[in-house]
Amino acid sequence: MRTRHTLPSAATVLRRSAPLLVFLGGAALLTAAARNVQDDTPVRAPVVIPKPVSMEAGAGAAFTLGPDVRVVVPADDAEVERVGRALAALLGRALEAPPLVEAGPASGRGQITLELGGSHADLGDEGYELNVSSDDVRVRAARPAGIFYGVQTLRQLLPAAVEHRGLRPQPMKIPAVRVVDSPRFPWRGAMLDVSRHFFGPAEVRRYVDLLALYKINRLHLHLSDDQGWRIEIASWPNLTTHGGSTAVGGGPGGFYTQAEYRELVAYAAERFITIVPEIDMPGHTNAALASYPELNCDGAAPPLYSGIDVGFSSLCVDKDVTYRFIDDVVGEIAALTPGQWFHLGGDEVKTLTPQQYATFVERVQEIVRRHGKEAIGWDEIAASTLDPSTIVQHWRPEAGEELSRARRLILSPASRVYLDMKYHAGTPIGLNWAGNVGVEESYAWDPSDLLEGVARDAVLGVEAPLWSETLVTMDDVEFMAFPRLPGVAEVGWSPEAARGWPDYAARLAAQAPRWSALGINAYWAPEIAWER
Ligand code: NGO
Repeated sequence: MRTRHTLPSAATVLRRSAPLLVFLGGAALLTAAARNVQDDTPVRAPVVIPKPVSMEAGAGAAFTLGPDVRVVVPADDAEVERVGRALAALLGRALEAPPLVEAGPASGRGQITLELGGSHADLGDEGYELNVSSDDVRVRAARPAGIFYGVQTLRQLLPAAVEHRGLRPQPMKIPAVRVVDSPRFPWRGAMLDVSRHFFGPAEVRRYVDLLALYKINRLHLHLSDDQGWRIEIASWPNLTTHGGSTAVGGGPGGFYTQAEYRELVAYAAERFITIVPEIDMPGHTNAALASYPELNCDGAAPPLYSGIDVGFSSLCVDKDVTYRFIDDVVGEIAALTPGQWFHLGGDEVKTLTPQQYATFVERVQEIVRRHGKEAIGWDEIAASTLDPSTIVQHWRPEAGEELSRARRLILSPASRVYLDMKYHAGTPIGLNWAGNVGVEESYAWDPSDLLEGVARDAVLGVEAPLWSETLVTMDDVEFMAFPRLPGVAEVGWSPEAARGWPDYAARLAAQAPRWSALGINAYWAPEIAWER
């Protein structure tokens, strides 16, 4: 087991970043302190990631969280009530006891009101309006998802100490603001490879919590690969009992039972994150091939694999049993997954002819559709004949013209958003086949400009994959995801015209106390003037 990575002390970071600090002197937003009339507790100016579409000063200086604060929710919406309860639990860390959550119309001063409906349908399903004044706090949205995102913004306006049980700086204040906000793209995803190394349900829940803070709304789980099959399939039990029994480096592996997977899906859904399951095929299938000899063209099961080479394995595309197998697997997973997508993989197949590959993809695409899901595949599938509903996930730097035919695309360019790439040559974990990916590289790009010839409305959004060949622990996962993941979240949410690196770098720096309070094992990149 590896231990936590040693990080430079805050003082070292600040020393190294002196020129940047001078440059950020203009970032008055980080230092401006409004003074509340009632007491001298400083109120920090609002700093939010992803940057909202519009954020202006609200009435008064700040809302003070007093002991009588209540969270008011609509009487008849279980989802919003749940969001209200989660907010109350968060605020409870700053108060003597969690605020009461009450149903009913807003009635008076000192309340936090979550309101559905009104004139905000134009902000779409995920948009919201947040008003904080010295009198009260209101989040309004057409749909519960919008309420949830408004509450995430509110959460970032609270002092970071609220994230840490047991720290109770009194009184807590929220700066007065008016935010009107909605996302640029519907797809703001992250992917976690639980196959090369297995991350258990509690670890995935932790990742879900961190994603939710930055308004990510998809978690794609890479559930199978050469090194391990990670989800129980009742009709093919060896997949997990044998195929799930190891990992890169020969560790013990692991898998989710169907009940655990269902719970994960529900946990993510409560945070407005849709789980997108991936079973990678026809390549990256050694774990399945090792579990069932009949899936191999020669009828002989290979040994389990715990190295990190790619491209050597393939299902036997000419055998009928292969499609019965796929039908069973897709059917069971589709039944466990309320989300509308199923990811069929399709990457890096080096043992089939182009024709064999295309025929396979077209056939599996139909199986997925028959089970009521829309298919997603890595960008190699663009060379096949695709149904208009099928989504192509761009990843290869060299992927070219064939992508211009794709009608629906998710962008995961490896040289920008592969969170498993090293930050710089000295990063102790990670790969570098797509180059080193610094914090600025992962942020400073525009999805609309990335691919020539692709229609703008074909781009559904962005997704940040985290492959786990070199990641063993959750500390490793957090080290690679933070600080790059919030930047990808902002690429997916905020209007292009509102984004810029110096402004973002200053807002990123202000996340440090929150990450420390949350215990995130971030890489404290020296080019950022982290606040302490
Ligand atoms: C590639 C490959 C994965 C690796 C990853 C490592 C895709 C789509 N297939 O991305 O198997 O784990 O690179 O960065």
